Amino acid sequence: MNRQISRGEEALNVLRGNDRGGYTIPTHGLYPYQWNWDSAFAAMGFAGFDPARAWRELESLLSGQWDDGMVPHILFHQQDDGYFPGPEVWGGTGPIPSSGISQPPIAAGMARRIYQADPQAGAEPMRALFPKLLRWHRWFLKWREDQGAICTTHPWESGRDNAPEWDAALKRIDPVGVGEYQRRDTSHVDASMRPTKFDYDRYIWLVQQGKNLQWDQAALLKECPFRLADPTMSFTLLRAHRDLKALGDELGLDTGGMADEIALLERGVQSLWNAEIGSFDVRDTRSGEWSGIISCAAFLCWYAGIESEGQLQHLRRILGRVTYGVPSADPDWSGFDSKRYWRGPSWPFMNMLIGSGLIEAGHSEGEKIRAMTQELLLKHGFSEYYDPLSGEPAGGGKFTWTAAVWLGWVS
Ligand code: 9YW
Repeated sequence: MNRQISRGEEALNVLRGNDRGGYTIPTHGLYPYQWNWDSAFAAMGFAGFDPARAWRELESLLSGQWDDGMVPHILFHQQDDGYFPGPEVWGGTGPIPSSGISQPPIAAGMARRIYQADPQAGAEPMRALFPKLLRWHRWFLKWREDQGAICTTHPWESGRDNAPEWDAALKRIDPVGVGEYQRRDTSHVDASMRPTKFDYDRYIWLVQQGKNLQWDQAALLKECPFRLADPTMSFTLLRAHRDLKALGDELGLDTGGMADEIALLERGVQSLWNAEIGSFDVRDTRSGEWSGIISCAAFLCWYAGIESEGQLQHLRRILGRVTYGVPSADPDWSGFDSKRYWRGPSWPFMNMLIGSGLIEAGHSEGEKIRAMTQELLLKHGFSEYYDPLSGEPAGGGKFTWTAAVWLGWVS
């Protein structure tokens, strides 16, 4: 019991320590700016003890929205040399220096949680956020849609940097002209747990291509070689659009067209079903190929309100192989690496999205994942991610979204 109380205080301190006044950074040193989906989790974390600050978090995120509706994956509010690539490398064209890609849309779901906790206080901020969130969601539908599924155009856009599903598409890129650059991540954390130089060269090449095309989405749609229909993007947008529509209906706002968009996304996620492996999978829209790998992203289906018996079978198998939540890649995959970022480790925020979806759908595996995550954070505190077999913490420490998961889901 005492351990739990002290973890709660510790979680509050992590959030307070990463608060930069109106926005929250993921962790000091490694990630010194405002990241998009991390910020949505921060809002959830603040909601329990400072709802006004929670709304402020979402408002500051949406204040970086571009004219075309895109909400960037990083907002560079204040220059910090500890992170590469910085604002000058990205050349973002929005109102705040930013990256040129987006990230999975989690904000509407968190807004709904905060609103529901106090509808009276939440009505005004929610009315102001609604049209901005709607424009962002429609930006995905306009520029990232393929057969009703949503694509990622950069490994960083999906939020799962070195996930194995990107390997084949990255291999086809010749990063010619990428030049010399100095990575910063490997000076903060263990290089053996990070994306490789092969990966990073291609990440930077894709950034340079986008910048050269001034982030013109019509040009990128034609030219970007990396365009993968992705379960993370598709399931999170489907969920976010359902949440946003529910909020709009409750507040009497114009939700015209949203029901059709939801129906399109519902059909679209079925285009991600890879019958050969019996799982939702990444579909490369350029080559037509599947990745053939089962990752944690496939288990976001319940979060999006999509039922799948086949996916549940895989989940049961995988949960039987690990101790601490849903690993980012299948432990039975030959390249599984329990310590390398998105190629094996367990991420508490992913556990929460997957687990809460399962709980809503009435599957007991959801509570199991919640209990596993609680045990993990009780034992090892608030790190970026963890070895799913041993529980060993890895990556950055004092991590915002992990602390938020404690406050908003497992405590
Ligand atoms: C990067 C901040 C971000 C997360 C991503 C995660 C990692 C590295 O850290 O990205 O340089 O952007 O993969 O999901 O938002 O926590």
